[in-house]
Amino acid sequence: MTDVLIKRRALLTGGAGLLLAGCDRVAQIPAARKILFAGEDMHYGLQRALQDRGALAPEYRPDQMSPIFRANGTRNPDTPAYNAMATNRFADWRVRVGGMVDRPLSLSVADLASMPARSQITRHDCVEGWSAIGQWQGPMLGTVLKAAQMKRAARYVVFTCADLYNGAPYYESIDTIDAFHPQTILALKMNGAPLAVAHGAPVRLRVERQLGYKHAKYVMGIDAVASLDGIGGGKGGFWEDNVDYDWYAGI
Ligand SMILES: Nc1nc2c(c(=O)[nH]1)N[C@H]1C(S)=C(S)[C@@H](COP(=O)(O)O)O[C@H]1N2
Ligand SMILES: [Mo]
Repeated sequence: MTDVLIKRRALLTGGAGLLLAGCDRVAQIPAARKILFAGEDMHYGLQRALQDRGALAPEYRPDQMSPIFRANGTRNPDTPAYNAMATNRFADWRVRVGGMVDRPLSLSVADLASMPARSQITRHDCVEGWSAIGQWQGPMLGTVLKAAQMKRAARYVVFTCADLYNGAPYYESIDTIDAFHPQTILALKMNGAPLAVAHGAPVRLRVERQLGYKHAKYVMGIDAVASLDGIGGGKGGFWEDNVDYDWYAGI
């Protein structure tokens, strides 16, 4: 427990008395459990505030772009459905936007391309220890969520991908702060050309304040949710569920 956390918990519980009862015993009191749990949420909130979640990731000049940008993870979903859509140049691809929205959407690549686009040259950092600078272009995720009239009670946005890992679609999630960050885009283009299959064609997430595994490729579904419970393994993403990667991979 950090000092900050203890102080804030004392603040929340209205004094140190409850804390002196000892963590284990406190956790057994239902009301206290609730407070401690709220404390964890607030700890996260505090961390977010300290890091200034709205700050922009560094952007680079065209001459700084990496000559080679490697692909990682799935390089081709290679399912019959995906291959059929690739053959048809993704004319039949639809991004379903649902969950806690007032206006569910089904967007083609052309629909996404008709929205105001943002272009950014950023550095991708993979947790495995490599980085590359590339240019990404596409509508801001926030624009899409606004068009779908996301409900205020939504806290997370979940991305369902076309590639399967252990038989289940790769998925990822971010909170609404990152979802509305100006550099969080649904990229349709990389380095000026439509996304290659290896890089997530026809649409992939760029969430520039986080590590590479959060940047879901082959996005088919976008769902606004209040909780990550019951989705996949409940930890918010494929790597979070299956390896102990952090859900919040801020950089
Ligand atoms: N759908 C999907 N998205 C994914 C992955 C994946 O395997 N499947 N790998 C992740 C990882 S670990 C990284 S580093 C980046 C790699 O993006 P790139 O292939 O364009 O370099 O995609 C991320 N998004
Ligand atoms: Mo990665």
